[in-house]
Amino acid sequence: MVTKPPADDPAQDAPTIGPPGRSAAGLPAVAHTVRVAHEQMGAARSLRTLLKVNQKDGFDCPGCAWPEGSGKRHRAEFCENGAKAVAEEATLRRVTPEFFAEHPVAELAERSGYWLGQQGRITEPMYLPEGGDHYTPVSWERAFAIVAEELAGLSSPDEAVFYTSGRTSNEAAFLFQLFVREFGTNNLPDCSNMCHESSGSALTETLGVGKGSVSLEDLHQADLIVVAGQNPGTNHPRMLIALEKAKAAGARIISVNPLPEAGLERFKNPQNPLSLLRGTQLADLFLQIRIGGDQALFRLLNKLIIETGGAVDEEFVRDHTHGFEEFAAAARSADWAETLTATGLDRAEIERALELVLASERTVVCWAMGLTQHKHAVATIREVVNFLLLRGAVGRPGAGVCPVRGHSNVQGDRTMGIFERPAPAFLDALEKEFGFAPPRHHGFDVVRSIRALRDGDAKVFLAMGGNFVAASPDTAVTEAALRRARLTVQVSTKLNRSHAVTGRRALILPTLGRTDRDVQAGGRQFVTVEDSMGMVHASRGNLPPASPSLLSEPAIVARLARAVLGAGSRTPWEEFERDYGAIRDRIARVVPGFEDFNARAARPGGFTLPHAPRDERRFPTATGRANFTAAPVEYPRVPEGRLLLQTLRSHDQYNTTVYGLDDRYRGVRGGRRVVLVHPEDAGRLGLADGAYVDLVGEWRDGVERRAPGFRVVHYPTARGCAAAYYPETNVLVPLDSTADTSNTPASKSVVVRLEPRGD
Ligand SMILES: Nc1nc2c(c(=O)[nH]1)N[C@H]1C(S)=C(S)[C@@H](COP(=O)(O)OP(=O)(O)OC[C@H]3O[C@@H](n4cnc5c(=O)[nH]c(N)nc54)[C@H](O)[C@@H]3O)O[C@H]1N2
Ligand SMILES: Nc1nc2c(c(=O)[nH]1)N[C@H]1C(S)=C(S)[C@@H](COP(=O)(O)OP(=O)(O)OC[C@H]3O[C@@H](n4cnc5c(=O)[nH]c(N)nc54)[C@H](O)[C@@H]3O)O[C@H]1N2
Ligand SMILES: [Mo]
Repeated sequence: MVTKPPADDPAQDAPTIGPPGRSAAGLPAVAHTVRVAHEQMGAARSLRTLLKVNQKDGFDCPGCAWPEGSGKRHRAEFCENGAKAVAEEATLRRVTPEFFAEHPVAELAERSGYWLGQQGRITEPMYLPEGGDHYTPVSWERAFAIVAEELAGLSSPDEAVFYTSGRTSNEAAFLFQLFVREFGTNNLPDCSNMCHESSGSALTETLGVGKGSVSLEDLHQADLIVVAGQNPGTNHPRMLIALEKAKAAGARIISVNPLPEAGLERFKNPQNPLSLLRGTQLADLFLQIRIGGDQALFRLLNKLIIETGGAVDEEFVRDHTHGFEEFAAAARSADWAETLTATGLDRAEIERALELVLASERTVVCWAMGLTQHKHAVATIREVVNFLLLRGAVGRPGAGVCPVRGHSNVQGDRTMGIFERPAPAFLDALEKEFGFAPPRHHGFDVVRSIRALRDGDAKVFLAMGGNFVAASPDTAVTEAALRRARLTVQVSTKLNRSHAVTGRRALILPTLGRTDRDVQAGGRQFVTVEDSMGMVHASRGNLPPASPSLLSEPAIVARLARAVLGAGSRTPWEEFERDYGAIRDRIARVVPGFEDFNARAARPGGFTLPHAPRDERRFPTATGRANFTAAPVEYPRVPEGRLLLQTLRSHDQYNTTVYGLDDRYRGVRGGRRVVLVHPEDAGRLGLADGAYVDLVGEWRDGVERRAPGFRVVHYPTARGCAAAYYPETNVLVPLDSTADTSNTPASKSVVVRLEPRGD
C-alpha cells in the first residue's frame, strides 16, 4: 500500500485568508476526515481503526476527554479532529534508526514541529551520548541502565523531574507515580499544571472536589448552558452533539468568548441528516467579552441575581453553603460602569443574559482554557461557582460545573496520583499498601520544574509523553533550562521538539499508543481511562504495534523501576508488567472509588466515580459546606497602543502536534503565523490587513520577547484583543506570568505590541 510521502518542511509559512466559516462539522468535516485518515493510514487500516474509536469493545479516542455516554453508541462515535488524532498515531510512516543517522540533532532543532510530527512513529529506543550529534540505537536494557546511572549520581531524588502528559493510561500513571515516590520525590509536574489546574484549585476549595459535577445526561436536561472560554467546534467537537440535543429539548445557550467561534454559531451534525442539511443555531446569545473580563461579568450577574426578589435559592444557601454574607456584600458593590469597561459588553447584553439566567431552573457552566489561563483564573472560576451556588445549581439534575478537560486521560492521571502536591490521605494509602514511606514535602509543578532546571537545582528530566519544550511557556528560557540538564528522557510515540532540544545526554523511549495492540507475558492487555465527567472505562488497541521493539508505558515504568530501585524495592514490578489486572488490584486498594476495579472495568461502558457534591450534595471542603468566596474583581489593564494577546489552537492541531496549516473555521489557510486583530484596532495602530509584524511581549521584567513575522488578519475579535496560535507564541509567555494559587501560565493574557516589519 502506498501512502503519500510527507512534503518537505513547509518553512515558507504563507497564510492566505478567506471568510471565516459560519458553521462547524457538516460534510466538509466528513470529507476532510476521510482524506486525512487515508493519507496517513491507507484505506483498510482507516476503516479498521476508525470503527473502533470510542466503541465499548474498542479504544478510547486519543483526542479529547469528552465522554461517550452510557446509552447506544453511534457507529461513527468520533469527530473530524478525533480521526486526525487517530490517524496521527496509526500512521504508516516510520522514524527509524536510519532516519536518525540521516538527520543530526542540530538539524532536527531547525525543523518545524509540523515537519517533525509528519515523519511518523518512532520504532527503536535511541540514545544521544554526551557530545554526540546523532541519536544512535540503544538496547532497552542499556537505556534503563543509563537512567539508573544518572539518577544514582544525584545528591537528592528532588534533583530529578518526572513529567506526565495526559494520554497516559490509569495503569501506567499509577505505576509511574509509585516508581517516582519510591525513588523519593513528589516532582511530578503534568500538563494539567498548564491546563485545568485553575479549575482544580477553585473547585477543590469551593465544592470539595476538583472535578466537574455534571454528566452528559445533565447537559441534555439543562435549561441553560453557558459556554465560557471554550471552542468546542474544534477542541471538543462531540460536545456540539450534546448541545444540539439539549437545544432540541428546549435549552438556551450563551457563548462567552472574545471570538465568534464557528461551532457555537451553527452546527451541522453528520450523524443527523436533518441537522446536516439545515444546521442548528446553537448560541442564543453571544457575549463577545474582552479577554479576562469573565470574573467581572459573573460578579455583576451575581449582584443582579441577589437584588432580584426570589432569585436566590435561599434554602440551598442556608442548608449547604458557607460565606454567603461576606460574598453578598462584595457582590452588591459590583459596579456597572467598571463591568462594562472590563467586559467590553453593553448593558442590554448583560440584561439579556440575566433574563436567560433567571428563566433557568437548571444551569450548567462549561469552560476551558479561556477561563483557566489568566492571572485571576482561580478567582474567575470561584465566581462561576458563586453564580451556580446562588441558584442552587450544584448537585441537582441538569445543573452544575463542567470544566471541559483536554487530554483524553488528564483527569485520570491526577486521580492516579500524578500530582506534585498529593493529599496526605493518598500517601497514607500508598504507604500502607506498598510498605515504603513516600516523600511528604511538595514537589515541583511545571513552572517550578523549569526554574529548577534553569538554576541547576534539577539535573535529570524524564517525560511520560507530551512535548514539554514546546508546550511550556517562555520558550527561550525553557529550552536553555532543558539544555542544562545532565539527562533528558522522552517516552514518546512521535517525534517532537523535545527530542531535539536535549540535556547533555538524551534518550528516546518509543512506546505503544492507544490504537496499538498490547500483549504481555500474561496475555492481551487493556488499559483504562477516565473522561471529563468521571466515567472510567477500558481501552483496547487493535492494531499491530508500529514496531516490534516498542514497549508499553506500564512495561517501560516497571523495567525502569527495577533498574533504578534494584533489589531494595519490594514492589512486584514484574508481575505488574505481566498482567495489568495486578496493577488494578492495587489501585482498587489505594484510590477511593475504585473498589472492585477489575470486575467493574470489564463491564462494557465502565463505571462512574463517586462525586459527593453531585451525588449527595455533600461538600468535603474545609468548612464541610460549599464555600462562597469574595475575591476582589480583577481584569487585565492594557497600556495605550498595546493589545492583549491570547494564544490558542487552530482547527488543524492537537496541542503541539500540528496536523496541517489550515484553520478552516477561521478562514486561515496555508500558514500559522497569523495574528487576528479587530479592524478598528488595526486601523488605530496603522496595520493594514495582510501587513507583516513582529509580536513583541511587554512584561515587567523588561526582557524582550519577540515572535517574528506574523501576518495581520483583520478579524472580528473583541476590541483591544488579539489572537495567535500556540506553540509558536509560547516564546511570548513569561515564565513568571502565572495564575494566582494554581501557578498556571497566563497564556491567554499576554500584553504585546505589534511592530511592523521593515522587510
Ligand atoms: N482538535 C483538538 N482538540 C483538543 C486540543 C487540540 O489542540 N486540538 N487540545 C486539548 C486540550 S489539552 C485542551 S486543554 C482543550 C482546549 O480547549 P479550548 O480551551 O477550547 O482551547 P483554546 O484553543 O485554547 O481555546 C480557548 C477559547 O477560549 C476563548 N478565550 C480566550 N480568552 C478568553 C477569555 O478571557 N474569556 C473568555 N470567555 N474566552 C476566552 C478563545 O477565544 C477560545 O475560543 O482541547 C483539547 N482538545
Ligand atoms: N501558549 C500556550 N501554551 C499552552 C497552552 C495554550 O493554550 N497556550 N495549552 C496548554 C495545555 S492546555 C496543555 S494540556 C499542554 C500540552 O502539553 P503536552 O501534553 O506536553 O503536549 P502535547 O502536544 O499534547 O504532546 C504531544 C506529544 O505526546 C506524545 N504522545 C502522544 N501520544 C502518546 C502516548 O500515548 N504515549 C506517550 N508516551 N506519548 C505520546 C507524542 O510524542 C507527541 O509529540 O500545553 C499547554 N501549553
Ligand atoms: Mo490541556
